[in-house]
Amino acid sequence: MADHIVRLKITGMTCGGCVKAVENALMAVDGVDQVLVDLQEASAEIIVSDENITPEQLVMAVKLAGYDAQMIA
Ligand SMILES: [Cu+2]
Repeated sequence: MADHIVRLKITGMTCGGCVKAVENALMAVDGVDQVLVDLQEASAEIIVSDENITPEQLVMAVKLAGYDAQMIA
């Protein structure tokens, strides 16, 4: 089963602490392998090894951490 990449737009990050919080929230999702958060671009690239993980789950994880997220088409 192949890894896939999910890209999210993240709203509300203002500093490195926010980046860390978003990274931690996403890494805590089972099946997430790697997370690259870009503060300037307000985006996140998530490498997922579990094909059952949906973008909606990742969006929810970010929201629970206190930030807003939406899928980038
Ligand atoms: Cu911050």
